[in-house]
Amino acid sequence: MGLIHSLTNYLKGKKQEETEENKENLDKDFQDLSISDEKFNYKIFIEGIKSKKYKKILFLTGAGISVSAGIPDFRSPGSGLYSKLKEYNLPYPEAIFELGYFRVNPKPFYTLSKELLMGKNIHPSTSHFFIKMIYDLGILHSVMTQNIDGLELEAGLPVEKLCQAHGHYRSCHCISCHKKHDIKKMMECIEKQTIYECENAECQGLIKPDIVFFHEGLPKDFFFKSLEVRKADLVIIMGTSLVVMPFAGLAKSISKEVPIVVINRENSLKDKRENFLFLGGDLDKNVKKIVKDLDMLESYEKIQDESLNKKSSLISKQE
Ligand code: CNA
Repeated sequence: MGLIHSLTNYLKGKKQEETEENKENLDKDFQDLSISDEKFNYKIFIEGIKSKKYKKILFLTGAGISVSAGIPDFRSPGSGLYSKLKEYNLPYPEAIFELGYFRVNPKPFYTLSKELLMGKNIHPSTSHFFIKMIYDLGILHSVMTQNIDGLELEAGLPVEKLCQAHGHYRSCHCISCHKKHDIKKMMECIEKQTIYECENAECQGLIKPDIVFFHEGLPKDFFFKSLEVRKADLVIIMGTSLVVMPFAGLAKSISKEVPIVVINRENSLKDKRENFLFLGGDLDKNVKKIVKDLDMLESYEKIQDESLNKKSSLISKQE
């Protein structure tokens, strides 16, 4: 009995040793595997761009991405456009984008337009170059912006990738007879600060760039491209307070499975959702960190140099 008992214990011990050894070997085998039980986080975001797991990245952007480009946003206290419009002698800040006021006094809009389009110190920001970098990687779905400055194009993005929900300065029309007018002439008038009037002598309406004023409808292109939002596999929201409708509604139409990254001073996406990452604080700093973590500082700087050289050659051609 004693002998059988000792033999059984010996065999049990032997089996346990073998099992431990087996486990250790298996652990060594599994060393190169990694498990993440979080659905989405910064590391997944960076790796997903690096490996081109995301192939249709959509940007939703606002005035915040152009602040470091030299254009104030609307609402930042102290530095925002609305708090800086005193020098324009407006009855109230929003009047600058109201058709009724423009009919009576188009001058403030002309002054603002000149500053926006021809200001010497205005150039694309870190965010604009980042967007171009994503485009160059071949993984950009599109950019939908509330901005009217068109700095994405100056950073080198092709126009078909950009939807400007609140209009742009690439075309213009008469606010009375709605006839399309010459945009080059519009630009000359903005530069010289002379008012462009309708070329139809009987009309004499005022010509306005196709910027959407308050109570005007949004461009058809916006509604068409809004349907495309659902095709994105990653959404990056930058520099917007997401309060202006219908643009703010775009964020709500993104499916729960699609990850959203908000890069903004404050979290402007109020909805609670999985697959969500908020990068708070300064926009330029956050974007620069992303570029660095992607190991793409060199490509980024090349894009920046190309755009800045192009701009300076444009300026020297005009002068
Ligand atoms: P907004 O309401 O002014 O919000 C801007 C957002 O950007 C805010 O949430 C800020 O906290 C954030 N922000 C600003 N600077 C930084 C920074 N350095 N780092 C991080 N976050 C920052 O602007 P929205 O675009 O949301 O509002 C829509 C308006 C603004 C649209 O009608 C635009 O046409 C209009 N707008 C456009 C321009 C332009 O074309 N550049 C300029 C001013 C206003």
